[in-house]
Amino acid sequence: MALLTPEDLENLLDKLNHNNEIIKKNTGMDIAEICHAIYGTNPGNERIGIIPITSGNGIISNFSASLLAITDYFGMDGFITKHPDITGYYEAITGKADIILMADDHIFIAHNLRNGKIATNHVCTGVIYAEIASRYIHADSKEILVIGMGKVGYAGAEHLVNKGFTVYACDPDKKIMEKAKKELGVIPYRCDGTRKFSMVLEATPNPNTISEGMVAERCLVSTPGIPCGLPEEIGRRKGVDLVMEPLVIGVAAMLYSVI
Ligand code: NAD
Ligand code: 2YH
Repeated sequence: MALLTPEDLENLLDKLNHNNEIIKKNTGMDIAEICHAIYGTNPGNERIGIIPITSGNGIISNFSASLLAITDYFGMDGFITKHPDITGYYEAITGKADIILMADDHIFIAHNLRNGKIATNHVCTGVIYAEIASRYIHADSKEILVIGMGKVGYAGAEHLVNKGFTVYACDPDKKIMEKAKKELGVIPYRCDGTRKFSMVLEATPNPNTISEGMVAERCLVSTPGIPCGLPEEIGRRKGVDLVMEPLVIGVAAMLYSVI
């Protein structure tokens, strides 16, 4: 699994503001409004305990500080525990955290200790990037393309199917595609350029996954994938609007989903 790097987390709030502008221009809503539309919640006075975790590849510098900045941005009362791991957990509980945020190399969770709700970053990221793509105000149909049906893309595709969209999907992993056809009813997409989409959710860890034949002129590409799958020249030539941000949008969805 790809780990975030400290470089990914540089200038996070600039990236957030830039993406928020693109999201507003293309959906008429900002990130907080989209989170509210999905989960029906609004931040109150929740206290968020952020626990650094040392297992596996260890602490990512800036990760906890970035989470704190995110809680701050969405009007929540966050704090980072002084100690990591179990000692940090104890500190968060005795420090009266309502919600715990913590990640190891495999999973990143938000757990609301008051109402028992728990969320994972991969599901919430898939759902919110799918929701953003699906709200494209210039969309020419209810057809949407999902590129990459792993943990993030699958959750996004499921959300879109539940919203009544016709979901085309591609992934080189045949087993995943079989499951997605059977369980979600997605339509396998062959990248032959015969069908172009005005809404695209890209969720792969690879660059250049989007080819010219997949995208309509002036489409919206919504991608949490790191690195970005949209080649710059295709984006320019086709006038693509691109939503792509390494952490904040997914974390916002996690927090709203457990409030
Ligand atoms: P995953 O490994 O579970 O799934 C990735 C899928 O992409 C795999 O099924 C793979 O077969 C498929 N794939 C690879 N190349 C492809 C191609 N050319 N065309 C179609 N499919 C292709 O990974 P994941 O957990 O779903 O994460 C996906 C990406 O999202 C990663 O880059 C991850 O780092 C990133 N991510 C970003 C955020 C964020 O907030 N921006 C949050 C979570 C994950
Ligand atoms: O980046 C990650 C993993 N890819 C899991 C995220 C799931 N999308 N984890 C962050 C690890 C943070 C580290 N343990 C810390 O600083 O606490």
